[in-house]
Amino acid sequence: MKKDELQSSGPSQGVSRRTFVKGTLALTALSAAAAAGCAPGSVASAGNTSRFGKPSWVKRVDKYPVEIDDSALTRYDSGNGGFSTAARAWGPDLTAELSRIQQSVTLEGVRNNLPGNDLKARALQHGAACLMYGQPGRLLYSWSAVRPPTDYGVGPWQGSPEEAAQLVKAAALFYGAGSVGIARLDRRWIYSRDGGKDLVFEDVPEPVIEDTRKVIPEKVQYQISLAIPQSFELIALAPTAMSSAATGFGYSLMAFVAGLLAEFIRQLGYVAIPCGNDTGLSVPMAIDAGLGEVGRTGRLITPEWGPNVRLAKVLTDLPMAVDKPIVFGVMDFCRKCKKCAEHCPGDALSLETEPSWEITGVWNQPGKKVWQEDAAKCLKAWRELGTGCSVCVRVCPYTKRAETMLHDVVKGTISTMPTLSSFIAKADDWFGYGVRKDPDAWWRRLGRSFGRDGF
Ligand code: B12
Ligand code: SF4
Ligand code: SF4
Repeated sequence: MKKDELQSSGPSQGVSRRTFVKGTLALTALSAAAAAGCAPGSVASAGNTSRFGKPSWVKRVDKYPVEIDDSALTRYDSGNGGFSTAARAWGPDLTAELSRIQQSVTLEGVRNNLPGNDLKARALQHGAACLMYGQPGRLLYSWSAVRPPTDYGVGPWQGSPEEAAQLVKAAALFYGAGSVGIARLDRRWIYSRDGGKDLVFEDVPEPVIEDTRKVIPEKVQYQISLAIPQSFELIALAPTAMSSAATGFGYSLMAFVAGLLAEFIRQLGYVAIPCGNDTGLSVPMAIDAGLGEVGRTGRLITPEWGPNVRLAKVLTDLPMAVDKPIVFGVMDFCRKCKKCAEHCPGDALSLETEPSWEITGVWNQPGKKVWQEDAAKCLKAWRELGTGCSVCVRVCPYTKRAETMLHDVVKGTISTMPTLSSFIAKADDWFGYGVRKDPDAWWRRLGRSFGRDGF
């Protein structure tokens, strides 16, 4: 496994004096460039990134911002995804060896008190994720009403699609989403099979899960995509059990937010299907709903938190005004940056400058021009590390706290002046961003609440 070079044993090692000077010079140049090159008010006013709106350097577009070949693209069987198929690529011997390594790395961390992988870190990780497991997860992701809607004798809620979108967005943000977007449901992103069952659309009044099939009503024509920001400080500790606590907490919040939002819609008198990782492909759905752009990792990059979000979605028949996809220069920046691929401990990400139609294995769905990921290599690194990794999220220059003026200037500059992309990617290193921090320092600072320090 490749060594993670951007590591530091303590926070102070992140920025040396020399790199600080270089970074400051870079910053001065950037600020000047931003001031000179951007329309008045555009970048400067972008500091107040709202959970309702997007900064002005984000453009809404009519056309889907990724090339798709419909002759090659069919609905994807989630059983072909890396979690089910990587072991086939590894073969039985390597699979057994990787399980052994994973277990011994985990035990070594706990028994030897290794920072970030000790007992308290594992406890934080498993506590964070517990809502997605077992009965709580099943309840929250239920396809039918948790509390039967009251019959007030007035029928379902009535209003315009714009009013419906406003209600849904207000509720989603109230329940804990960082950002929310709405799109017509594109069935190309709905799995053909999921959890060993066929996923079919039929003219039925309610969604139903049967022994061999999951049936979605034909009238379900909308999807609400939800971005759940993850702890910035914990992701900075990747790859450890503590960065896995950030993802675990994100998974618990996904179930919480999607489950509550679906129940809200049902209580209005409509059908709602809350989905976590199941049912459909969260990334292209979130692109449809205008939450962000796809990056080199094949993951969504949001203007607010970069890739440091989890994604959930709710399918519904409630007619709502829809959002458009957005662009803010991500694919162009990724062509130059490549930090995720360079630092990926599993060499799982493409280093090619251009995205490609060519898939790397059965774990890729053909028919889209993206940087294709090698899921077997990614999962192999997870086994060897004994954690869910997240190095590619940690090092991404877009992974920054939301609503900070400086970072918005930089993101605005990327969006409006792509010629500075290579320089900005380097400046990110000079400032010491993406460097792995000291896990034990995390416990010494109190005052964070609800896992949302980067929010
Ligand atoms: C299986 C899975 C994995 C597996 C295997 C992936 C695979 N290809 O088989 C592995 C272990 C590799 C993995 C790793 C990670 N994953 Co993952 N993964 C998933 C999951 C559950 C299913 C995706 C799937 O079916 N892939 C199989 C086929 C479709 O893959 P593919 O053709 O290569 O397509 C990928 C992308 O190109 C994109 N995509 C799919 N269709 C289309 C179409 C278009 C037009 C475009 C532009 C993109 C796009 O999504 C796919 C993601 O695997 C999704 C949840 C979901 N339902 O979407 C989360 C998900 C995509 N993963 C996520 C994350 C964050 C990660 C990790 C960073 C781990 C972590 N610490 O959280 C790493 C990153 C790896 C990387 N490449 O950078 C997040 C992404 C959030 C975001 N910001 O976009 C998701 C949405 C989970 C979540 N709840 O938030 N993942
Ligand atoms: S999560 Fe996977 S793709 Fe991302 S850095 Fe780790 S091994 Fe590489
Ligand atoms: S690290 Fe760089 S190349 Fe990778 S997704 Fe982020 S911006 Fe794109």
